Amino acid sequence: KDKQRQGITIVGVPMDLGADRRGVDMGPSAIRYASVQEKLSMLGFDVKDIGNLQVPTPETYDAGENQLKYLSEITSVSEELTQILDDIVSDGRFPLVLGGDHSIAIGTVAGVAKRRQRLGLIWFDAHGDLNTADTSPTGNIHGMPLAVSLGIGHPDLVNIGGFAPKVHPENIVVIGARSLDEGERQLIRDKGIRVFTMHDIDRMGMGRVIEESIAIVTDGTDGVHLSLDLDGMDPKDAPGVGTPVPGGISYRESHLAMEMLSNAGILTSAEFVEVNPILDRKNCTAEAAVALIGSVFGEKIL
Ligand code: HAR
Ligand code: MN
Ligand code: MN
Ligand code: MN
Repeated sequence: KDKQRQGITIVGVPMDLGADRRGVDMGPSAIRYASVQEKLSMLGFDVKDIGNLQVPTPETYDAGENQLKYLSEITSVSEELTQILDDIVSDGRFPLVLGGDHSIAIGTVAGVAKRRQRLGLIWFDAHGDLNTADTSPTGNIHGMPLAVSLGIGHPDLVNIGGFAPKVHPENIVVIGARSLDEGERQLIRDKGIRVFTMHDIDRMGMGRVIEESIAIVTDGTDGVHLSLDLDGMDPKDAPGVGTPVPGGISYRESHLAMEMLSNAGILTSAEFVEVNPILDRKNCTAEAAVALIGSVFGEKIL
C-alpha cells in the first residue's frame, strides 16, 4: 500500500495545563519508552521523531480565568503545534502526535485541517470534550477541544491557525462516550453529531460501529484525523489516565477498531493523548497505546 512508503513524523506535546491531575506531561516519554519508534520502523516505515514542543510548567504560571484555566499558555502552544503539523503535512508525511492532555487536539486538528477542504474526525474518548467556558464543570480546557474544533468556544482558541471552524459536525464521530455533561448533550443534539456510546458499542459490536464511522468520516472529506484519548479504553486495560471512567472499550475492541481503520486506509494523521505514567501500572497504558499505534499502521497477528 501507498502508506507503507509514506514517512511518519512523531512529535511530542508534554502538555498538562488542560487537566487537573498532573502527570500527563510525561505521556510522550512513556510512549517513547514503550518503543513506538522501534515498532514503526519494524513495520517498514521511515520514522522521524522531531522531539517535544516546549510547554510551560504550571508552577511557573498563573492559571488565570477559572473557567478557562491556562488559556493564554494553551493558546500559544496550540499556535505552535498548528504550524508544526502544517509543515509535516506539507512535507507529505503522516503526523503522529503524542500527548499530553487532550487540549493539544486544538492545535493538532487546526494543523491538519489547514490545507484540507474538509477533514473527517474520529474522536475516541470516554468524554465528549464538547464543553465551553459556560458549560464546563471544571474549567479544564482538555474538556473543550472538540467544541473548539467545531468553532464553538473562546475566540482565542477557536481562531487558532487563522481560520474556523476546523471540522463540520457531519464529518465527526465520537466513539466510546460514557461521561457527558448536560451542555455537551445539548450540543450533540443541536449539531447532530454522531456519537457511538458504550451502549451502542455493546449493542452493535465494534465492527459495525467502525463500518458506520468510516462511512461518516469519509463522506466528502479529503483526510481523516484520529484523536485517541486513552481513557476511551476500559480502565482495567488502560489505568494510566487522569480521568478514568469504568465500562469502557476493551483491549480487543480497541484493536479491532484500529485494524479496521488501517485496512480501510483512510487515516491521514493521528494523536494519542492523556497517558498519565504517574497513575499507570508499569507503563501498561503507554504500551497499550503503542500496540494500538502498531495496529493503526498495519501490524497483523498473522
Ligand atoms: N467533561 C469533564 C470536563 O469538562 C471531563 C473532561 C474530560 N477529561 C478528559 N478529556 N480526559 O476527554 O471537565
Ligand atoms: Mn478527551
Ligand atoms: Mn470548511
Ligand atoms: Mn477523555
